[in-house]
Amino acid sequence: MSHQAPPTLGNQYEDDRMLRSYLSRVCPTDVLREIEPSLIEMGRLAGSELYQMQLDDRLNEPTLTQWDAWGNRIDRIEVTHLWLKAERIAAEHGVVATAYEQKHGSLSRVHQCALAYLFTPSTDIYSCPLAMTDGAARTLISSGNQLLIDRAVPHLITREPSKFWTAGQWMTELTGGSDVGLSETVARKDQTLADTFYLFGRKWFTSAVSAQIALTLARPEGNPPGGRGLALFYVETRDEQGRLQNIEINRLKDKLGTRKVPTAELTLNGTPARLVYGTTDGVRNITPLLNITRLWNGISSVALMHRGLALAFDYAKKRVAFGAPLSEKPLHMDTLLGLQVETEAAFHLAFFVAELNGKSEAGEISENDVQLLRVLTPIMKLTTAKQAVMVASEVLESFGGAGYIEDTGLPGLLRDSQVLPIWEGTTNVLALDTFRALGIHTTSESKGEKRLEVLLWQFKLWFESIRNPLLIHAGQTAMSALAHASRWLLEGNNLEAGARRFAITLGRTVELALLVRHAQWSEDHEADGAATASAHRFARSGIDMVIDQPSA
Ligand code: MFK
Repeated sequence: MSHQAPPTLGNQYEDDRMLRSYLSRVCPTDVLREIEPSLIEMGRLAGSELYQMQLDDRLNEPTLTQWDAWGNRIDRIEVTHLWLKAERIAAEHGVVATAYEQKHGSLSRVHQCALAYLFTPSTDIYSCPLAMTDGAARTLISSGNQLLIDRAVPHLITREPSKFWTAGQWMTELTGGSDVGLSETVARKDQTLADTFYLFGRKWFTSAVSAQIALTLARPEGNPPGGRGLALFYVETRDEQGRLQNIEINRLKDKLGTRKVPTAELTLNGTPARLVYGTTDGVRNITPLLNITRLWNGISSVALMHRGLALAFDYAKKRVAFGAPLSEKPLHMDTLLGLQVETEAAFHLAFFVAELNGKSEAGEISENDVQLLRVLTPIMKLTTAKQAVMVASEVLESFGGAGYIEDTGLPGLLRDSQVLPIWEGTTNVLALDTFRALGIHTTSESKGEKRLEVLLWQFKLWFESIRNPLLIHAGQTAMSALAHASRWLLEGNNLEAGARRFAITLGRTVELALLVRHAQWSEDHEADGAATASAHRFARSGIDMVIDQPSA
């Protein structure tokens, strides 16, 4: 009887042509030499012991124990073995810290995202608490609240596991997850201590509830309704004896995927909290956190896509059907290459947004790049998340029946990918945020305004050095999709209904432009035509989704 050999993984950094080629372009040689050992080590861990542990840990899930044997409410969460190991590795390898240590200026963020990209697919979405930890550190630093910065930030960005804290982001309430301004949690001021409040309310979807701190929103008594009436608060979840601070964990959520993430429903019963920054404008003040977790979402999307393909390409060499390995079947390989092209496109967009964040954090960002960062963050998040779900679904299919069987570990890829378009702003909410970032109002007043000049200018710059005719042609496809999106805006018909098609068009257009730029570089510096083939194919894979509406 013959058995099918399972897919296996090698060093996830060394085997990743896309990541290595990209880093060779953006990093000066001395920087690449300095950061590579950390990436090789993370690539080794991700392809060997962490991956094996993930397969072995498949059936374990976090547990909530609400009561002890003697009737005391304890609300103890126990996370899985892999999560405990992932926390230690994340701290030691600086999966958050690298961005803050600033050893390589603006490229520190790129280095950190590369570590996160390698770490994520083998650690059962431990990227979720890390994303919020990173976002909380960035938000506290931007707030200028020195007391909270001194108290929490050193713990959030340490490499010492025993001192490492993670952060939660408690936003969603029973009133919903997108319209955060509806939040009902009330903040009652302490009569004697400045900036100290007690929170009362229910948080309905609090990811990674095992965190030491959380940033959350609540309405100080007497404040008006809406997002402006909310304030941003800092909470320490436990007191010095390790007891939850007037927080009850009602239950863990029974989710489709991300099953290892202990997402909970909480009741805040007078939880002590400190104001982070002002007593109003909580929604605006929490957006630095959202923009960092949206970056992590994009990096996680490309990480999961890449993992699925690493397994699928390896399997194609091992699986023999109809007389030959699948890797020798043109149709099978064409299918996988199509997914590879989507992954490369998404990769370049996510890492470009990482570069912009890095420039901002290092204080080296131009005015143009500030605008690009604001506009491309929602576009990148929504575009890459949709690509991740599509790629994960196709990866499962590429394994035939095995892709549908739980103990291969493959179905989890699809389930975990499905959260990516949902949390951190759904596709539609982010399409509308794209409008907000571009200053577009869905009323007719915005007709005639030119909002896409920031992208047009950037494309022209990228395309200046393109010489390969295939790439010139692909660049023209990007330009023409951008021009169409711009015309559609000028016409201004039914803008809100078309917001998703518009945002996805911009996402795919920018992905194509980035692929074109990278491909020319790769030809010139690596004598490699693979990226050109990807750009050529991506240009023919549906870039322009805008549909013109007849005038009303
Ligand atoms: C694997 C990695 C993933 C990480 C996992 C993390 C797990 C955590 C799971 C979750 O917590 S999921 C829940 C996440 N929730 C969201 O992402 C909320 C989605 N909804 C939105 O993003 C809405 O667009 C928003 C709540 C912001 C709309 O609220 P409002 O009250 O209608 O906002 P408004 O009045 O338009 O904006 C308030 C201010 O914020 C404005 O500035 P001004 O006050 O100066 O006018 C906006 O320009 C500004 N703003 C809004 N979004 C912004 C922003 N500024 C910068 N960046 C943004 N993204």
